[in-house]
Amino acid sequence: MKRIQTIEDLAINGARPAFDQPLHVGRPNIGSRETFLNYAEDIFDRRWLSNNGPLVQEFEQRVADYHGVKHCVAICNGTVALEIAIRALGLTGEVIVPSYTFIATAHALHWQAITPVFADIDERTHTLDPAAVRNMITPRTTGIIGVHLWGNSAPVEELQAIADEFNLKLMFDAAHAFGCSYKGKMIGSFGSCEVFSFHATKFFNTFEGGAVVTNDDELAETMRLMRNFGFAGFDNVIYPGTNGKMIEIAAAMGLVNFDAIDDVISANRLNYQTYQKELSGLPGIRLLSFDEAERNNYQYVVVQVESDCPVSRDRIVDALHAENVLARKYFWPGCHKMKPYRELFPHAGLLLPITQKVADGVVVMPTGTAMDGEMVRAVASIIRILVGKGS
Ligand code: T4K
Repeated sequence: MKRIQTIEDLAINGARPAFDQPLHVGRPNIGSRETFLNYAEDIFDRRWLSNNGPLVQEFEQRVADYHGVKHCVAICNGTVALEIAIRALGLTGEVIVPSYTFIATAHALHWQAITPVFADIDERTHTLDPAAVRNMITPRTTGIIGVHLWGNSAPVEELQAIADEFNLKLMFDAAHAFGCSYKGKMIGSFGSCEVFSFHATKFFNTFEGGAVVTNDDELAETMRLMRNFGFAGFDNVIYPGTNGKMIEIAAAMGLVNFDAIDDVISANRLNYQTYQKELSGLPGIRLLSFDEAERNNYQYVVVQVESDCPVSRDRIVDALHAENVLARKYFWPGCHKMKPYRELFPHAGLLLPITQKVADGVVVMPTGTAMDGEMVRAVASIIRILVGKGS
C-alpha cells in the first residue's frame, strides 16, 4: 500500500496505484472455515443436499429467532425470494417501488407481469418518500414495496398507513437490512413480509441465498409450496410453483456466518467511523449517516458528492479506480433509466428529482472484514487530495 500525500502521487497523474490488489465493495465476510468444512463433511455423510434439508431448517429457525419473526422461508437467492413473495401476496397491475434501488426490485415485479411504478425518495435516508408514494397511486395499484436501502429503514409506519387507506399490500425489500432495527424492533416483521438477500456481497451471506420472513402463517405456507414446484406431498402438485429452494451447503455457510455477525458489525462500524473522521469537513462530501439508536450492520459506506464539491462524482470514482479502489456508483442511473424501464416510462425522471440527484452523487466505498483502519485512511486520503484538502 502506497501513501498518497500530494496530487502528484495520484495514479491519474501517472504514479503507481496506491493498492497492488483491487479493493472491492462487497468483499464477502466469511466465518470459521473449519466449522464450515465440518458441516460439509456432515452433508456428504448424510447424502442430503437439498430439498428442505436439516441445515436449511436449522438456518430458517435461526433467522426467524434473530429477527423476532414467526416464519423464515429460505430461498435460493433474494431475487427469487422477491418474486415468490410478490406472487404469494397476489400483487397484480401496478406496484409502487423506488427507482433508487438495485435493479432486482423492479425486475422481480416485471417477471410477474406487474408494472413497477417508481416513486421518489427522501434525500436524507434514500428510502421511499411517503408523499411521493401517495402521488403515484392509481386504480391499478395493488401494492407498495419499500426498500430498506443501505440498511436504513424505509418509513414503515407512513407506508403502512397509506397501504391501509388505499387497501394495498405492503412488503419490504430488506436485502440490505439483515440485523438492522427500526425503533428498536428488528427489521423482518414489518408489512406483510420482508425479503432478505444473502448474496456473497451482502453483510450476511450464504454464497447465494435469500429468504422471506413473515408473521403470517398462511403466507408462509403458500411460499413454502411455491418454492418447491407446488408439491403438497408425493405426486401431488397443487400450484404451478417454481424452484426456489436453498441448498444445504448454502445453509451451512449461513450457520457459520451467524457466529461471525458481531465481529463483522464491529469491523464495519470501525471502518465507517474511520471514513467519517477522515472525510469530515471536506467541501461537498457527505457520508450517509446511520441512526446510532438503532441496530445497524454498517455494510455500506455511502459517500454523497454534493454540487459544492470542487471535483465531480465521476472524477472521484475514476481516480479511485485508478488506485485500484473499486468504489461503486450504486444505484446509478436509477432503475427508471435502465433500458427495460426507460422504454416503459420515458418521462419518469420528471417525477424523480431526488432520485436523480442522489443517483448522480453517490459513491459506495469498500469496507468489511477485508479492510482495516490503515487501508480506510489510505482510501480516504485519495479523496482528500482530490478535493484539495489535505495530505
Ligand atoms: N434488492 C436489493 C436492494 C439488492 O441490493 C439486491 C442485490 C437484491 C434485491 C437481489 O438479491 P440477490 O438476488 O442478489 O440475492 C451486487 C450483487 O450481485 C447483488 O446481490 C447486490 N444486490 C448488489 C447491490 O450488488 P453487482 O452487479 O454490483 O455485483 P458485482 O459482480 O459487480 O460484485 C460487486 C463487488 O463485489 C465487485 O467489486 C466484486 C466483489 N465480489 C463479488 C462476489 C460475487 C467479491 O469480492 N467476491 C464475490 O464472491 O451486484
